[in-house]
Amino acid sequence: MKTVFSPLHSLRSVKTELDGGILIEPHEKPSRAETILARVKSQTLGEVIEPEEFGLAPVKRVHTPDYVAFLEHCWADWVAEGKPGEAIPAVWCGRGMRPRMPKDIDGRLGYFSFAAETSISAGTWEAACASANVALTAQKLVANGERAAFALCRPPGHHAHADLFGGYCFFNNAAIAAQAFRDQGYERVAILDVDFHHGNGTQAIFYDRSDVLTISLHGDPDLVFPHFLGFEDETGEAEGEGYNLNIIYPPGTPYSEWSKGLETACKRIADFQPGALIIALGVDTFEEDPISFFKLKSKDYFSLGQRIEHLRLPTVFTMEGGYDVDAIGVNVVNVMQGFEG
Ligand code: Q9C
Ligand code: ZN
Repeated sequence: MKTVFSPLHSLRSVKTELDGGILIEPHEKPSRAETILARVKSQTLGEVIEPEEFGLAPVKRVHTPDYVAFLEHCWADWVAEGKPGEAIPAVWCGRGMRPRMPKDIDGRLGYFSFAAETSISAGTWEAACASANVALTAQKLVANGERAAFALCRPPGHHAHADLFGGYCFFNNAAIAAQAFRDQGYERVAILDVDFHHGNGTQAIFYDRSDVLTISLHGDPDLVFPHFLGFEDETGEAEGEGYNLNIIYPPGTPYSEWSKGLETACKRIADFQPGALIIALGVDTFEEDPISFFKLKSKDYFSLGQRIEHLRLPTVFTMEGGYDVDAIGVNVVNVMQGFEG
C-alpha cells in the first residue's frame, strides 16, 4: 500500500515535556516518523508520496474556529508576551469555575487543553496542518479506490478534541479523515483505535452520532492517561447511544488477551457495515514501550494487520503513538504487511 508522509513533521520538535516534575526530552519526537519511514522504504511496502494541501475547511469540520485560530497564533502570542520558554498550559477551568475563553495567552492555553505534557513552540502549527493533510491525502487515495493507505501522521491526533489539545495531539487526524468520508457521501464510517491510550478526542467528537462508530482498546484510565475518559460504561449519548465502545485492560496484558477485545471490536464493526474503516494505529502497546504497560510482541502486529484485513473494508491507517523508537518501524510496518498478507 501507499504511504503518505510529509517532511514538515520535523517542524514539530519541542525541547520539553513536563513529566515527573521535570522537563524531559519529549517521547513524541521527530525520529519516530523518520524510523517508520526508513522501515517502509527498506521493506518496499509501496510508494511514498507527499500530501496534497487541503486547507483548513476539512479541519474545521471537526475542530472549532476558536481552537484553530488559537493554535495558529499561540506561539506568536506567547513570544509577544515575552515568555522565556516553550508554551505550556499551567491553569485550567476547575470544577465550579467559568468556562469562558480568556484573552491572555496563559488563559487560552488552559482553555484549549486538558493536560500539560504537550509543549508548543515554533513550527507546531505547520506540522499539525501537514499531519492533517497526510491523513486527508490517504483518505482521498482510499476514496478513489485504493484498498488501503498508510497516513504516516506526526504529530498524532487521537487525544485532540474539537477544541482541546493534549497527549501530544493537536488535530484529530483520524476524525478529520472520517468526517471527510462522510462529507463525500459515505453513510457510515468506523474508527478502531488500537493505541495503548484511550482515543478520548475521537470518542468525544462523535459521541452523540450514530454515523461514525468509535471503538478504542486501551489501558485502564483509572491507571493511565487520559484518566478522565475511556471507561466501559461510556457507550454514546442521544443519537450516538450504542455507537461508542471502550475495551480496557490491566497492566501486563499480552496479545492473547488483547486480541479477545480486538475480536469483539471487529464483530461490532462488521455488524455496523461501514463504507470505510480508519485504524488509529498506535504501537505503544509494545512490550518495550517506555510509557505503557501492555506486552505485545513485534510478531503480534502482523496478526493485528491480518485481522483488520479480514474485515474486507477500505482502510486508512493513521499513525498515533508508539515510543520505543528502536522497534517502532518494525512494529508499524508489520501491521501493514499483515494486512497485505
Ligand atoms: N509519564 C499518544 O500516545 N502522558 N499520546 C505520558 C508519561 C501522556 C500519549 C506520561 C501520554 C500521551 C498519542
Ligand atoms: Zn498512545
